[in-house]
Amino acid sequence: MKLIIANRTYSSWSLRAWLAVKASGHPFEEQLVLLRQADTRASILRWSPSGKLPCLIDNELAIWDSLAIAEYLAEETPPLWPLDGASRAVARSISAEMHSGFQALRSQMPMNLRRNAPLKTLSPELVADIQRIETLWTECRQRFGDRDPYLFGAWSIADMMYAPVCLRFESYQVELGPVARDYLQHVLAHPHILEWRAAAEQETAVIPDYDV
Ligand SMILES: N[C@@H](CCC(=O)N[C@@H](CS)C(=O)NCC(=O)O)C(=O)O
Repeated sequence: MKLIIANRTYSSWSLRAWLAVKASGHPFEEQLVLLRQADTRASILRWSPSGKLPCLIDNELAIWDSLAIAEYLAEETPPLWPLDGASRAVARSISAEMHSGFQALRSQMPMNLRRNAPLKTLSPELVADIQRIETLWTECRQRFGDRDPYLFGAWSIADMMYAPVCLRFESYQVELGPVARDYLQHVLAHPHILEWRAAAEQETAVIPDYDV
């Protein structure tokens, strides 16, 4: 398998798919396409028909879009979704909510692993997104969390979908209640997150749009 990703510093969608491939245990090759270069679009289109990354290549098959990649990998073992049906349904709901929503968070608080400063002001829409995420994490931990520290106990696609949000909340120094803060700290300590960040530190490209 080969996973085509964009800049590790900035590409939250690439991180989500990369976490799913790592959790699947499949050996894979990574190929990086830098965003905002003269040949970025052509380079992405060599692999991904949507013109967006990430894209997973499995032999002749291309699977694009982070959630589709996670679902493709979840069809095999080890399980990437919670085993219990009700937990799995809620895990899918919150993953879909992340994938299709939180526009203010995405546009006003882009992932930038080099950042370490709060925003000067938070719009009401951004505050609402942050509050919704905090509620969702707290409820999942309280309803479904077990001995393991993630949203549904064991590390799952739901955590992978929210991992870039944990990184944003850390970078932008967002204040959270104790349950959400504890969850975030466990995600940031996950070995796959540490590995991604270490690779991101080697990158030098700067994209001003992500430097809000
Ligand atoms: N819904 C897609 C979103 C993918 C996306 O927006 N990817 C960005 C990078 S994070 C991209 O490829 N942008 C192309 C460009 O900026 O040229 C997914 O979940 O994978």
